[in-house]
Amino acid sequence: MTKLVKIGDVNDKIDGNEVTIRGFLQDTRALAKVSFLIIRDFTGIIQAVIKKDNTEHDKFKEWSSIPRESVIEISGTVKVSSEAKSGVEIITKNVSVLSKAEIPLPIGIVDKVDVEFDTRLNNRFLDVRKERNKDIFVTRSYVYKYIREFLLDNGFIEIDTPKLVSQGAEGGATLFSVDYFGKKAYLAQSPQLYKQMAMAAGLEKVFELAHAFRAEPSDTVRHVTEFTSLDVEMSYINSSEEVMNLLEKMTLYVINNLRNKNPNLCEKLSINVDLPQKEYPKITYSECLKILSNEGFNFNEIDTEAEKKLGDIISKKYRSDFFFITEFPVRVKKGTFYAMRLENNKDLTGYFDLEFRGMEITSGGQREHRIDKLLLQIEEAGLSKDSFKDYLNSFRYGMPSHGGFGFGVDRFVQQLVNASNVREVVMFPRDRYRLIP
Ligand code: AMO
Repeated sequence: MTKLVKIGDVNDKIDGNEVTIRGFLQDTRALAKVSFLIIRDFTGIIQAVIKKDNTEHDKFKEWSSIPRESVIEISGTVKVSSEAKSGVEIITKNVSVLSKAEIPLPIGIVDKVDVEFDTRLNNRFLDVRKERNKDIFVTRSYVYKYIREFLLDNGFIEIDTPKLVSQGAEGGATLFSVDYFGKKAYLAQSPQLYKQMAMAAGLEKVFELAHAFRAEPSDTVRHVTEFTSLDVEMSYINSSEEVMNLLEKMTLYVINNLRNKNPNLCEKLSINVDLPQKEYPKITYSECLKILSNEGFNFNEIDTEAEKKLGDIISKKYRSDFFFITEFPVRVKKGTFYAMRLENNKDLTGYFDLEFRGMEITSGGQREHRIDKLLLQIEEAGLSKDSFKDYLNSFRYGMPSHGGFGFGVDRFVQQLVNASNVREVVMFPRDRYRLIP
């Protein structure tokens, strides 16, 4: 066999070389005397030419009629060609079908026909063969890389916490229960309690990139029941401001690295984020309601619709796709018993959300690390301190001040690539109606 190469590595520098490539047969254009096979692998697309005069009659027919999307191997000679899209083509000597695709395909890969989203998700392995979808998952992977790079370079360590847990952390309504050897257990909604316990363990700066589970009954374009949460927690902070600053730096790092190191990907996916000249705007919850009211929108609370409107207003005013909503009232962050309240106003927490184009992508803030106050807050939230025994114990033997955030990776990528539905950026999404594939 000649040298096996990736399609992305076939270029004019190896003009005249004998090569072998493997990939999916994207399309075939069969003419009387010549056939063009378009082959695609992860790194690129190339055209292979089969000339009738140079090929046995049966083989010419056979190779020209291989079903689309079959996995094939082609050997031949690289030839510079001004007619080929990539500037080079392969003059075919041999074609082998490694895995034949059945006909018809449940969905097309390059056809411009609109397919229902459900049909696409039912055939996701084919759907992800489409260039845009592949690019989205490549982008996701870079987002992980840059997040990890930023946090590790800033002294954070990556930890793992259990996903099978005995109690919830974000309110009972969205807990999935699991039969755990005859006892009731739950799928973790958030590593909240564990990342705080990591502060009691003296780890000081931690993060976790893992799945979180929420039995979200609502069928929205921004909720899935299994999502990827980046959780960060850090010790010895004096305010929620410090957490916001870290989050701002992290998102800037990710976006700037994508821009500088992956310009092709950004261009293909139209990743174009407006970043402010200075820092991300920080607007208190009550100011947000006032801003909305001044524009003629009367909301009592900031819901999804209010967020979208705010996103538009802020982006016009500050030329920024990001902004923080700060000082969440206790009544709004009801389930968040662990949030520290403001010294000068006990009805407010230092909690914030980070909004990206009018969608909440992060919540966080400084935690209450003083056990007496924490116990009161648990009681006020109507929760039983007995079910938080181990968590509470970790506050009894020296607990540094601390805070952190939970960053929804799926929503971040959704907004980055302007996907209308978060499921677009989750390879095998889970929601109320979908447990397959
Ligand atoms: P919260 O519940 O706000 O906070 O979640 C944090 C972020 O996670 C993402 N998210 C989701 N994404 C997709 N589908 C869902 N069903 C879903 N639910 C949440 C959002 C959200 O902003 N423990 C706190 C964080 C902390 O204070 O550190 C928490 O979980 O982007």
